[in-house]
Amino acid sequence: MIPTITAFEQSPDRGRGLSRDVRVRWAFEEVGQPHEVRLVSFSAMKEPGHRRLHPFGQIPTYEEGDLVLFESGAIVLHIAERHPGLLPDDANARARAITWMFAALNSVEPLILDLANARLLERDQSWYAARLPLVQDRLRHRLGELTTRLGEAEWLDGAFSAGDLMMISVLLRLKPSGMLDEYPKLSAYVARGEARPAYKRAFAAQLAVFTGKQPAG
Ligand SMILES: N[C@@H](CCC(=O)N[C@@H](CS)C(=O)NCC(=O)O)C(=O)O
Repeated sequence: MIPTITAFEQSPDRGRGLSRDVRVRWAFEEVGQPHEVRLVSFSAMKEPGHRRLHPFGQIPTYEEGDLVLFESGAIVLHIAERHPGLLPDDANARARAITWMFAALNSVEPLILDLANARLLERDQSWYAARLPLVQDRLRHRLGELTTRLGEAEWLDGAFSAGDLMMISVLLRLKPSGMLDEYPKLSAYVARGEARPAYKRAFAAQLAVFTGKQPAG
């Protein structure tokens, strides 16, 4: 059965690949799983029909027969567990790869979102200028810790895994801020992810939604 995921009908980031369906598309591409993408409008996402799939009225969702999932992390883990290619066979290495998925979603992405939200939603607040450096410092501290752990390695723990897929997807959200450039090792790590053919296919597919042009190949 071919799974169906949901993605934005209109691309709020103008096709820069920052919405969370991209990490799911990337996982599908890494494991070679054909999939359908159903595009939803902002208003349709808040309707009861979509909320039956996603309680918070968001994308992405995943449907496969009777199974409905939401949360990009849960969806990527589901894909990685059902197909070879994104999780190591060794049980301990597998647990560590899943740990990196959680680290990306719990310990890195919230700090990145906090910065994006501050810039987007809090700019007019009287306390904006005082708060912004605190938000930036917290994020810089975490990125420093991550860069130390990555060191000279290509990927976070041995071979490329769903942990890297999720961490790189999360770090990509930093690009508009320019802050990633302050961490050359993390920038190079993200670039290695973006250079993967599976990522390129996923990126092209989401861009096609915005440009209306079918991806080549
Ligand atoms: N933690 C969720 C976050 C989902 C999320 O925030 N989705 C965004 C798109 S990337 C969305 O649907 N935003 C529209 C809205 O919240 O109304 C996940 O990882 O799937």
